[in-house]
Amino acid sequence: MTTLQAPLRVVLSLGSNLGDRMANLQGAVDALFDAPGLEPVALSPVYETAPVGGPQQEAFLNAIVVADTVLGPYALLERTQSAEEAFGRVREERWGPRTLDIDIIAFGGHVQNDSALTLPHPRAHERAFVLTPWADVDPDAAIGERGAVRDLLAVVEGQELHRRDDLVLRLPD
Ligand code: A4P
Ligand code: MG
Repeated sequence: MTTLQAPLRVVLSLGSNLGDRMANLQGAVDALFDAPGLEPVALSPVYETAPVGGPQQEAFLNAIVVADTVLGPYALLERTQSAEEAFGRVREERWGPRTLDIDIIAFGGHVQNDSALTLPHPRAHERAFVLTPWADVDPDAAIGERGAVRDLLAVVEGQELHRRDDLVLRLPD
């Protein structure tokens, strides 16, 4: 396992539009924090969101997790991918329906682009389902040179989403 010295702040996006969507998101939170190296900072409200891109498909539930980590970027990617696998994610179609998708939106201030990992996430700045819950838990957040999340929100204003206050994610005990 690759570890770094000082913890870095990371932002993860959770999405589900197949099966018991809320159970999938809660399972993701439980699986992510079930091993050392990743400490929770904040869990956002849950939003019901219209699908962006891909084939015609059901609405998603989306949420943001903010955490501190001493894992390196690829070790964190392994953690997120094993959480996805634990929920039997179907990967047949890009941008198609999925039981669980976990994207790394930001990893400290890291900027990189290789075949396994692009940081910050290359499409985060154009997605209300990422920006809205992120602004809820960190109103001063920014995406590198794309700028402040609260400014980017104005650009995605038309995207359909609504906050589901009846659904609340919990940190594992
Ligand atoms: N990868 C590269 N960078 C990253 C990163 N920052 N975080 C690589 C996570 N993974 C990253 O991803 C494909 C590959 O991307 C991984 O093997 C990893 O090495 P995937 O999760 O297997 O496939 P995917 O999710 O179908 O593709 P992708 O490109 O991640 O799609 P997106 O951009 O995540 O879009 N609409 C709503 N309303 N809500 C959603 O949650 N999600 C998507 C997925 C589309 N529309 C949506 C939603
Ligand atoms: Mg993904």
